[in-house]
Amino acid sequence: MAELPWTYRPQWLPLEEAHALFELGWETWPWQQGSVILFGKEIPEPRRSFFQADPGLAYTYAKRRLTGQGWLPELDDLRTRVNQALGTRFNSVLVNAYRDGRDYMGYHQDHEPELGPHPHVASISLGASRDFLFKAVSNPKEVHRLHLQNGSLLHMIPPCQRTFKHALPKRLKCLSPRINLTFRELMP
Ligand SMILES: O=C(O)CCC(=O)C(=O)O
Repeated sequence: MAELPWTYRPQWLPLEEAHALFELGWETWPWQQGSVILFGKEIPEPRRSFFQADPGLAYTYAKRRLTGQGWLPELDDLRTRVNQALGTRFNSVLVNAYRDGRDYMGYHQDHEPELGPHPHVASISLGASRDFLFKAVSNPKEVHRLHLQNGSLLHMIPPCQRTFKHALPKRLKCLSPRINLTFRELMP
């Protein structure tokens, strides 16, 4: 079997730092409630989110155009450390907050044109552990499950976004909140 196109580091951030970042983020980051139009009705997304990037960059995601306005210092610092660890050039982050296991993200691929043909995506998790699923595009029966834990770093390596979809499914038994940060390189 071919090597799977991701690596997972369960305790990449020291636990104390992960905990402190979660608390800071939950209380002070500029969360927004997005919405989607479904059958003509506006429905709130099952999570809150916000986006940061270098000024001048833009990302069209879930039919929304997000523009870079600069960085909070703690997120800029994290981006630098992720880039040093992975040898990447991430210049944007999408941050999601899940209130509990009712919040989720459905199967999708991060393959918008502004990510270029071979996108790397890095994902840091804070707070509650949650299942994360990969489903092969060529064979929907091939599903891989990771359990993303507090302080972990998942690196999705090309061609991951072409060959697999990924999702954070509902988990009604999970009663605690979680934050996830996904770093991407946007082409100017
Ligand atoms: O919260 C997660 O772990 C998933 C986030 C994700 O898939 C994305 O931002 O594209």
